[in-house]
Amino acid sequence: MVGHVERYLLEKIGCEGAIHVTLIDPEKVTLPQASRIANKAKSSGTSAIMVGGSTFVSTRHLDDVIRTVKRAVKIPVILFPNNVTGISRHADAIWFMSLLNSVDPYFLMGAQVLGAPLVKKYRLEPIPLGYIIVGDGGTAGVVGKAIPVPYNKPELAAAHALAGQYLGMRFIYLEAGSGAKKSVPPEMIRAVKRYIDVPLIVGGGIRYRRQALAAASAGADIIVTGNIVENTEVKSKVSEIVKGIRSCRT
Ligand code: 1GP
Repeated sequence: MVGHVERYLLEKIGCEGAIHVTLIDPEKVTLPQASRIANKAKSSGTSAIMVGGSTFVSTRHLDDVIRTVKRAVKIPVILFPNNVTGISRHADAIWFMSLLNSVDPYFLMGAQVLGAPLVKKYRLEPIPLGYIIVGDGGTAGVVGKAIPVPYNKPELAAAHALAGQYLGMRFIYLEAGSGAKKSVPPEMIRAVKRYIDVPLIVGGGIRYRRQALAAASAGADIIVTGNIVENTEVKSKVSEIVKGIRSCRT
């Protein structure tokens, strides 16, 4: 049941070692900005575009952003929903995710039950993902009612990740929270990577080449950045992160 977007990601990781994915928050962009970000990110070496993560956005704007991004670039567009309202028929795939350290059953299974029929109706490719909030956790931690895993407890993050894998999730995401002051520490990435066999995604607060290099060297397979594309230097910022990831191979 592995679909074409998932296969694409796995092949890219297989060939390149670690890859970069750009997150666009629909709430923070106009349509021309979304198009420009997607274009520049793609030409700087990003492998896919994730759309989502905002707290409040109209579904119409979400649809428009995705259509715009798809017109601009030919790389996969993957939904990264924070709720059922984050599902759009225009994307290629959706991270079908459960927030593994939420105390609210809604974010563990409730939203998924409400969203699954829509995913089917819209023929979106679901990619099962275990989402784990770590460190300060930011808005995602508050909205998702998570108990964030402290940075000095990497073994706890590893246990969450392994439980997610055993439940059938095919990707694990360590999320420090968008704009986090401190990104996921390499020790935590290493500890999780030692436990799991599925690809590991890391995001939140990654702004510089050295952070991307540290994350990739510690075992991250996908590095997600969002905030850095929300200014005018998209191309140079994404290039810097991609260079960091690629320098891990040399
Ligand atoms: C947030 O992990 C992503 O969900 C990306 O974080 O916006 O800090 O890059 P940044």
